[in-house]
Amino acid sequence: MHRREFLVFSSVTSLLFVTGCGGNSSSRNSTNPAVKTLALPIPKLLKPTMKNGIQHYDLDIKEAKHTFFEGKLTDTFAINDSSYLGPTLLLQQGDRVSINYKNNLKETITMHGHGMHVPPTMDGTAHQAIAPNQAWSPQYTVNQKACTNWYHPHTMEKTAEQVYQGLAGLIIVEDDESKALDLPKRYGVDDIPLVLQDRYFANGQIDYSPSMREIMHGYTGDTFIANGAIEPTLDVEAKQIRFRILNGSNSSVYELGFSDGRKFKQIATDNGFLEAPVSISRLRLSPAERAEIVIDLSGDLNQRLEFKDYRHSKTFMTINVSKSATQVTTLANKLTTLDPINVASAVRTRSFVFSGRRGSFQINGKSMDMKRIDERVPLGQTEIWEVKNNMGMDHNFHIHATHFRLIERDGSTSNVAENEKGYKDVVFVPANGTVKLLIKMIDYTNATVPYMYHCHFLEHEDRGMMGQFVVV
Ligand SMILES: [Cu+2]
Repeated sequence: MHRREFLVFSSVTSLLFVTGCGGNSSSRNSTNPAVKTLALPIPKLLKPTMKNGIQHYDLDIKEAKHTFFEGKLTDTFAINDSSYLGPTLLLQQGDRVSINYKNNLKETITMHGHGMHVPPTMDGTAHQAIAPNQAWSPQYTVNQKACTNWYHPHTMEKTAEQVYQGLAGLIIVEDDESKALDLPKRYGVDDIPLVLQDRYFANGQIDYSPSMREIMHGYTGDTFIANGAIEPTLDVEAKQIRFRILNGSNSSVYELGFSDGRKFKQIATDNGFLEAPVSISRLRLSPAERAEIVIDLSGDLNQRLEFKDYRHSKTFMTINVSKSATQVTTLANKLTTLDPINVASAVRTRSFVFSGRRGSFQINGKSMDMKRIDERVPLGQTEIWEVKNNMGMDHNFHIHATHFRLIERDGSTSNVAENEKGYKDVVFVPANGTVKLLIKMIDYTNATVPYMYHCHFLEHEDRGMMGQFVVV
């Protein structure tokens, strides 16, 4: 039934384009083969090889062919033996790791560990480019608490297209605290990784062809995919189910929820657990943000519900509660203790103002320049970073190196939602909105190799909405 709805929606979109009413100025052709009906794919957990006390994770980045549609192979970029996205890395706090990226593509890439607290030389920005047939192996000790992170290209002016082609994967960090909590922890059974994206396809091929308007507003898609499948089905046990959700789309903001409108608990933000679960019925996620949620399906045996994006009225997947519980988990009222927010300890405020016109974007009036260091941030000093979006369109703001706390929206602490009070590394900054962040650099000084801050709407990042800072 959902397939038919999807096809009808696609043809309506085409019709709107043909008649010129859709506001879509590209020459996109939305005619595609029938959708392949699939179970939600679960990315494999990548097994490391141990050498001299270091866990080596080998990631081969290559061209691939993936099945989104019946009888059609779609050209993609992928990692190892997957044909879209890559395997999940499961790391423990304190692990010594080497992530070995081999670039088998015909173009230069970089691979950034988004959310990982690592030295700038290991960060995988445009300063650590990997040419075709070359490898790059960042090594570090996992230096942070449990969270759900991800890896993706950060290539100068090419990030958007490379991610759209399929390059991304999850990095799960666990620690003693996360392991001690009575949470769903069976990967792919009741602890479900979920990479949400939207894509345009033309004749069954991924169509990355943004118009000027789509560069300005960000490139989206009319087809919603979860872990690389179009509207898949997930069979689960009738129990608490944990989802580790990544908005892996280029520029779409989602308002996620379940078709029966039920409440669920958010337990973690980008960089770790919330102090206590927060009960919500809608979860807003902008590009690159992560959230872990727990939904209680213990009374729903033989029921089906849809996991949806209410912002675009689209279904990501159908959940089929088809199995009896083989384990019971009980969500605690207290998950962790966060550092207290002490705004008075801030020694300075930095200001970041967004602007843009005609397909180029700036922060503080400047487009990204790899040769320019925009900010020098002293180690160990608490700062306020104020981000102002004076534009009539949405953006967000991502800072590398460490996490931050959101302390104000639009001039008031009371505008900060309960589920945004954890450690974050991406914050949504809607049209004409302002946010204040509390941040402190705690490791890894390097006077010459910078980290980045940027809008994570990838079309904006690629066209200049990014700056560089060093920790000194
Ligand atoms: Cu933006």
